[in-house]
Amino acid sequence: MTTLAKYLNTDAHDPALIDVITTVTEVGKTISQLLKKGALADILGEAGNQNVQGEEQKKLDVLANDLLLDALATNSHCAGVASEELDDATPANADGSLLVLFDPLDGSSNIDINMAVGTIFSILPYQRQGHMSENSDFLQAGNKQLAAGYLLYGTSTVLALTIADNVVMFSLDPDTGDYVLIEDNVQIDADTSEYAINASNYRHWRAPMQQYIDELIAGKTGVRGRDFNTRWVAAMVGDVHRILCRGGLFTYPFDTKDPNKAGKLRLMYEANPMSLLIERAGGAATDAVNRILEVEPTEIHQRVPVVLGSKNEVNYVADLHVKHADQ
Ligand code: AFP
Repeated sequence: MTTLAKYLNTDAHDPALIDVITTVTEVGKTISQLLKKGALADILGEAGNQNVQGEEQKKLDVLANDLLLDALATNSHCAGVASEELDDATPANADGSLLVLFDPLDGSSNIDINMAVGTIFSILPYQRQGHMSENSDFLQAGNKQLAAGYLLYGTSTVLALTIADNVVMFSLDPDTGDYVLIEDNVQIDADTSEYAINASNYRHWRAPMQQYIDELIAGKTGVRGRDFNTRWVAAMVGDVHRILCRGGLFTYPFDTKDPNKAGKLRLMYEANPMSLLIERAGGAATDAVNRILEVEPTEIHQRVPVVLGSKNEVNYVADLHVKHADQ
């Protein structure tokens, strides 16, 4: 049996990185417990304030955010922490070598209906050791990430992690409190017949995305010549986990629903960490055309269209967008 501690503690991994990942995953155990108590712990419902994107926060978002923030801010390797729920990054230890970004509870609207939610995290190098970190220090492309992962709180709690080019999965053993390795060197098939999209936004998409979904719905009777199946968890962490387990395509594409949002998902808290996991598992991740991991961020809360998953399908979407770039 390989525990997370055993897997991480090798010479191949930077001790600072090991320590920060351990901090995040230990807090994940507490969040997992809080979620299990659910209504019994009287922690469901609105917290009464809004996050930086103007969305209502659930009480558990606030709790998960505070737990992660407190634990990371006191980790000596952590120079700064940025959360999807907070306007600005929090400076931590000036001598730290790492910056940590997280979405404390992705898919939080699932909490009240007892469905899967997750914590997503991304770890970047800190370039100005000895100085207090600022928002601008976090503005690094996703290909600079040293490690990334998520905790999925579903029927069981699962950790997916990428470090040193490998993607691994651990399951939290409720009896021992250990994360136990369940899959090493996770790989995604290049082809798939399963896709995830919130199709209620159809009329707001660009023509190439409408065409793509039309083709999938036409199935055997259309140009694709085979049937496709839809799944939508409404928590990216759940959809990405399914893709790491059995392949698939996930997209939250560009839409014109809200002119201030070029897509719904956040580059630094959702798209970058998930793209690193997916690419390292042999998949692809784009904004429809360009690699997400090469997007140079201009602000910590920016949004980006996302198309990720099985490589051939992601490339098919990109080809359609290139062919119909004028639409
Ligand atoms: P919340 O955390 O606000 O529930 O949003 C989750 C999310 O950012 C992502 O995890 C989902 O894929 C996507 O939004 C779901 O969006 P729709 O509610 O538009 O389907």
